[in-house]
Amino acid sequence: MYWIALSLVYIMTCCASSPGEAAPELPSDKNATPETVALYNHLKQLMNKGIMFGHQDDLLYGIGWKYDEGRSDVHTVTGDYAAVHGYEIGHIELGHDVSLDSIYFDVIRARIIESYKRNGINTISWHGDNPLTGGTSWDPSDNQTLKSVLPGGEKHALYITWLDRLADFLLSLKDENGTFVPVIFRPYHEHMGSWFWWGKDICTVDEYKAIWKMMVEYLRDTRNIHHLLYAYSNSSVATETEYMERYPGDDYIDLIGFDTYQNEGPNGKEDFIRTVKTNLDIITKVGKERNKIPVLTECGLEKVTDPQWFTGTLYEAIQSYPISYVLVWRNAYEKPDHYYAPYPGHTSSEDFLRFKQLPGILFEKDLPDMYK
Ligand code: BMA
Repeated sequence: MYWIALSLVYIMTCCASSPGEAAPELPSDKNATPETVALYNHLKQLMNKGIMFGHQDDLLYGIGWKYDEGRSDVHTVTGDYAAVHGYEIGHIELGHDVSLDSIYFDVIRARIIESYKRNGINTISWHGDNPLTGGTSWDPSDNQTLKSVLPGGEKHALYITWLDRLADFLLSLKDENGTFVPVIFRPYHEHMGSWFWWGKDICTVDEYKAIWKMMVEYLRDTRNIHHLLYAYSNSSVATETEYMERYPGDDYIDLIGFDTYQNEGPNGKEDFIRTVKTNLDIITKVGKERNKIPVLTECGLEKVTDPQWFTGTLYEAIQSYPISYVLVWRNAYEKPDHYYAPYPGHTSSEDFLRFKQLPGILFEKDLPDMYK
């Protein structure tokens, strides 16, 4: 009933961008391109219709394959693509040809453009290296790291060269008419944990807010990039105060989300559902108050060891919440036990097909024209 009622609301209110209707709402970037504004408005309106399904690195590789054009484990299992496609661009900052997951940036670019042309939604995460120690994203060993990239810091100039390489990549995301492909950009994520160099114990509240502002202002105002929506994507927390502790401000953020995974173990399912609900309560409340789009930016159960996980756990956790999308993590081609979506023959495939048919779950074919 919940989703049927919401679908009626959607039919009655969509689409604000049609001629003769109220002007569309603008995201945090008041100079966002028309396609980005359209995406932003559709994301908001679609929350009345359902929750989009997303998958990380879906079009790049899967179980037993890499780079095959048009291929996707989600598509092979269901006959439709995920609505949301996540991409990871760690090492773009180093000027490398391949990402930290050994994927050519040229292929990442091509797939982002391809899914845009097919009406899919793209989101990019960035596990950039540690600029002070030279270690990876996962090197939280030096609590001066974040401070060192801020203006006046010893790595500030270096970090600007990193932001320039990031900007160059983002500016290369355009179709054959030169139209920029809108992207939901999700850097500095899971920051209330302390496993990344931008994590809670490695920097102060003000430093974390400052890197966000510096990054947004550099991309938007200095590099003139206007095809991004920005996602604040926390780790899971217990309270709204914790969730908002490091929020950089409404002028820098369009989507608010969190990442959480189900652990193995006897209470894994119950703990996951409880954590998801606690954090969805927080982000749907904050989203409403601040006019931001709530999303479950990363989640999953590694190897999908529960054959009913999609209908029995994920749907159970999210179905009563008005959120834009839920994204499960990648089906690694190079780590046999590291996958979060089914592939043909996997024990969760049938359940995943049932999940796709559930009321309020949206895949790519369910979407309106997202960029108009
Ligand atoms: C992590 C794992 C890593 C990967 C990283 C960035 O959660 O999947 O293997 O390198 O994401 O994609």
